[in-house]
Amino acid sequence: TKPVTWWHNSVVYQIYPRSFCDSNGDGIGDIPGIISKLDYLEKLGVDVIWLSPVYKSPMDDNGYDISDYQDIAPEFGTLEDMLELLKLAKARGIRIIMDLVVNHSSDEHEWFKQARKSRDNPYRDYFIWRDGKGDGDLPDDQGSVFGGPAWEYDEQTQAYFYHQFSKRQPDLNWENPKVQDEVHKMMNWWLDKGIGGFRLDVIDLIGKDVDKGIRGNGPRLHPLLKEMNLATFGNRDVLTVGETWDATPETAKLYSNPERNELSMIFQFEHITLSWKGGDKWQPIELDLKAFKQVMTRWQTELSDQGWNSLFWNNHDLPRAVSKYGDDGEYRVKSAKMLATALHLLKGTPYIYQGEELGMTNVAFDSIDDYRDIETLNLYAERVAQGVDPKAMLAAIHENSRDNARTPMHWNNQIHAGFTTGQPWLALNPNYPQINAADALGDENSTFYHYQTLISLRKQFPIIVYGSFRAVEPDHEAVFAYLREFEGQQLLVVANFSAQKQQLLLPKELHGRSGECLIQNQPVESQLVDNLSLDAYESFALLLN
Ligand code: TEU
Ligand code: CA
Repeated sequence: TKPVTWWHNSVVYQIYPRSFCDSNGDGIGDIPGIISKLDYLEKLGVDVIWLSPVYKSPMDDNGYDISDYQDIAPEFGTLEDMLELLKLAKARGIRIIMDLVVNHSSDEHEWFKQARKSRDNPYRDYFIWRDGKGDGDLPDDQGSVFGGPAWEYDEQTQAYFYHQFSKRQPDLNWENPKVQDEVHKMMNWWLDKGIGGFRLDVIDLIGKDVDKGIRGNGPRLHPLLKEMNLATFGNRDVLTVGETWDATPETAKLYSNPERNELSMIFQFEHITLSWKGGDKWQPIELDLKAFKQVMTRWQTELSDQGWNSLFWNNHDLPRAVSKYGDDGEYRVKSAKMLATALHLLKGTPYIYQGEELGMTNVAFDSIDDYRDIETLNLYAERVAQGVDPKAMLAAIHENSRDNARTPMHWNNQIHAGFTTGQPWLALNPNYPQINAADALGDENSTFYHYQTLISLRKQFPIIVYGSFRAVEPDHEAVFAYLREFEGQQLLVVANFSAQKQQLLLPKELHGRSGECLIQNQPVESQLVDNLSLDAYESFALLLN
């Protein structure tokens, strides 16, 4: 079996390069900008950076549409900049995992340019082509995640090509061994450059079977992942995390059980889609905290020792944690700290999305014209054309648009929050004078230092990394509490997810126990009573002695 892995007690920080730091005043974040912030990340204490795509791209989906997997988009810098970033991060003990987007390429990739030239072009079967069903009918009625059909007609060869995302992101044909070889070669090229691993974009979708209407997670998925592991990262000490929207704890074992030689871990999304009515993110509903706690508990207990959890509240596709799960108004700092404590003391590898450590919030632009995300713009147009009230759709966008996470990072209270000296590609959240890194670094009670402490605790206490998980009062409507146990030690974590005072009945075995408070967002009795009373968004972790 594999040696004890470094990523069991690591914390990953996700950078969305377009919005992180602009070094040359063109309003777009870039790699030199990231290099200029490595000291900040080192101070926070993160071990890994997950870098969203920086490869050559027409930027139809902000880089998740790649036209050259082995070159850097000029907006972000050069390959030399990328190698420099790897070197300087490594000098600080920070690894970089790259975003691997191989379910599809850009329509400007050389492979697709060739493939669309003729039906007998050698690259034709790198992609998925079908004839219509006659008189202009599409091959089938599958839809794209970004609105409209999943089939786009190509005049040149009078055929349709398949795309689960934008029509400029043609799905690659993973049944073609040449595609597998090309991707494996490219992955090894990056691994040889010293990257720390990969985040694998919508990797469950490479197991598609289009003619059976199977979008992903089909019978070919795990064989393809085993072959990829064997041909590339399997014999390297790297971190691989798969993005798998349909994962369940059962399927998560298939991906992350070390005996299976597939991936280190996956991102599951059950706790995210709970507040999407009928699975539709544009019909947001009130979060049912009890259901949310049950999902978190199930993932902790069912994946406990035959796999490994990732732990996250948000990323570049999701609304900001404090707005979604906490309170971005009166209790912003307190609830942000509560969310961080509740997540980081679970079993698994925590992921911090850029700005989450500052308690950055969602944005609510007045007009759809202020938005840039292709998914947001396409779905607004589609739903409004279908008769949805534009105001209702804009409210859903305020709640769940990906641009909530993509407004530029707040570095200080100067113009454009110090993100750029030019015009930002996407407007900033107007609250940057109140929420920014410079102020946070000058305030010992800021969320930044709360995250810094949580990250350091993970290094000091094996109970956080390897302890078992047991829910406390699972039926409580507003408090998420759990007990970690390891070699006779017990760590009690309590988080009030509400703005109301709450009572928490503790199990008898804990009555009267005392312990060392590892982290709290307000002074808390270190002597436990049978019925704890908790203030709004109160949270703490007590190492019981
Ligand atoms: O996301 C997968 C994806 O489908 C998300 O966009 C999510 O399902 C959607 O926002 C829910 O409506 C990955 C990347 O993270 C995302 O940024 C890309 O746009 C997408 O794949 C295509 O590469
Ligand atoms: Ca720039």
